[in-house]
Amino acid sequence: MRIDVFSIFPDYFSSPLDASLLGRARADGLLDVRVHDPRSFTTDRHRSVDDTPYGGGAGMVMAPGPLWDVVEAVTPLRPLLLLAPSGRRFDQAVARELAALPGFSLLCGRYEGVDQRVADHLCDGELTVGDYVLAGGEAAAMVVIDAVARLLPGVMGNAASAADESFTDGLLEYPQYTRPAEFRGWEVPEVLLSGDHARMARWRRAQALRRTLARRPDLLADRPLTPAEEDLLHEFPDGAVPD
Ligand code: JCQ
Repeated sequence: MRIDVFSIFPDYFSSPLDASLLGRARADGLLDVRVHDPRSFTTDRHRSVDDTPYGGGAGMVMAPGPLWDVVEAVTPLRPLLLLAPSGRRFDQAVARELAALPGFSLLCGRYEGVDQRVADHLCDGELTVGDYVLAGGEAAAMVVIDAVARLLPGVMGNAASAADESFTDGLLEYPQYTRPAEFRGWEVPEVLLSGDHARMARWRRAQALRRTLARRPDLLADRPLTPAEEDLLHEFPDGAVPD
């Protein structure tokens, strides 16, 4: 997969792209991330990428010229998506859509935003990672790259671990424990030490359901619990979920 990123802070991406899962995916040739700096396409003495807003007001707006020039020089894979609070909400379903493509591209805005003509005529859409305002789109772009890359074939060591996790089946993940079996007086749930693998699987499913009902009922709002799920909650009634 190829991802072209447009940002006036290209260095921002170096460490996260080199580290851990993404670093290995790139070294293995599974992921090709190219970061491009619009400032390289400025011609004025101050290498300006922004300007004052028409109509007045505080702050600066990213000018269309350098953004257009860098995008036309690169001819990035489409869609080219602008990271902005006004965008479509990025979630696991969008991550799956993007992971199915040969590539896509991300444009990081800064300052008070980008000239609207960039959103309207250069980009193919807008994405937001949540209802908050960032200083720039770079952190949001890293979120998108991380969530998409781990879905690519061969990127996760164990393909099952990607498929198993939260949101794939619309539920939060069940709680995990490792040794020791007792830590500072807190014990690992007895069922996980029982060796009864069918019961462990049912307990995990019940925990995932209880957690989702308690913490993220919105994830279950448009699908009622199945009879089998109702049965699970009765089989494991001691299911209070801690905060
Ligand atoms: C991205 N969720 C929040 C801030 C304007 C392109 O215009 C702007 C971009 C930003 C940076 O992105 C975000 C964001 N997803 O704030 C203001």
